[in-house]
Amino acid sequence: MTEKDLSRITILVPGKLNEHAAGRIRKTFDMVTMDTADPGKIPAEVAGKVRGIAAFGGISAAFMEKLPKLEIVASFGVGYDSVDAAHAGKTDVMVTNTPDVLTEEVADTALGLLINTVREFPKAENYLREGRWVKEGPYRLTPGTLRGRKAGIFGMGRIGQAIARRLEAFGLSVAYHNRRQVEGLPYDYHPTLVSLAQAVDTLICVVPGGASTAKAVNAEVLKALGPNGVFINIGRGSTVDEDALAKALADGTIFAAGLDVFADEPNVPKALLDVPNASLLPHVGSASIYTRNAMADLVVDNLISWFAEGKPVTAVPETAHVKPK
Ligand code: A2R
Repeated sequence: MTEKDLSRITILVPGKLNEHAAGRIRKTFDMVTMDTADPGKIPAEVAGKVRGIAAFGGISAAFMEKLPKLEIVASFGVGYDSVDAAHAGKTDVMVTNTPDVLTEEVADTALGLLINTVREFPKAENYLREGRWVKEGPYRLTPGTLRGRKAGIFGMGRIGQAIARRLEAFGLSVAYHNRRQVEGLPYDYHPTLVSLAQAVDTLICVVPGGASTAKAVNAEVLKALGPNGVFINIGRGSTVDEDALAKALADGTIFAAGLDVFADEPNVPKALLDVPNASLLPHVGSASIYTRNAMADLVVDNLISWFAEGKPVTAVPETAHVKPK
């Protein structure tokens, strides 16, 4: 298929999309936009011609159903829990995501958030900026430290392994929990999350969202982590029982938490904002221009490869069997 042929293919971009991705789609395809992926708001003249979607946010089964010629949903991000990939797989629609290109950036963020959480660097910087160093003297010695900590990774996949490599370099021991043990890794495997939490004092969550991990980090897991426990979440907010977490932070069941993700973004529960031992970030795990551009390129490369060569670059497992129509 030539460039000219691609320019006749309509790609729908619902909601906000990275400007580099949108720019390349606009240049290559016939791009149409709408404010949100609301199945009730697709203009009739658009619905019949859309063959691809590029999206940063969720795509429901109902939305896909309104687009009879839909062949591919190119999702921006490695986590695609907000796209109904199971439905897509059943109806022969390809879904792609953006793995690998963000792995090292998210792992960097995990370590930064962990250090911020135990050593209170954001609070120490505020102390300096408020002029308190001059007036009151040195910032307090932090009760928390990375020294002597035992780390447990919930989700030893691509990002989990990149975090593990960093933790090793920092001198921490590493263990993990997945549904299956990963061949060839030198880290202790725990068949349950509670057993992992019992064995470590620093739990880093980097599993995908979705039904199989919903509220997996609950009161029992936090109790097992214990009073010196630090919980870091860089995966999905839905994986945590946020009420139980806020309670565990407030009553000393665990020592501290660092969170980059929340169940109802951008809304952060007041109970988490109120506790002093939570270090909070606005979902910035992969959010550098460098990495977001690489993710954007992979979104567009998936669309081009699908329509020009009949195969995607990075299909999600639920749709790996889907062939072009
Ligand atoms: O369970 P396994 O053996 O499929 O291992 C995967 C693990 N995982 C789980 N572990 C325990 N219980 C579950 N219900 C469960 N579901 C998945 O999470 C695998 O080792 C890991 C995910 O690794 P990757 O597929 O390589 O994903 P990647 O690139 O590391 O990204 C992870 C997540 C994304 O889905 C976003 O939510 C976030 O990080 O950015």
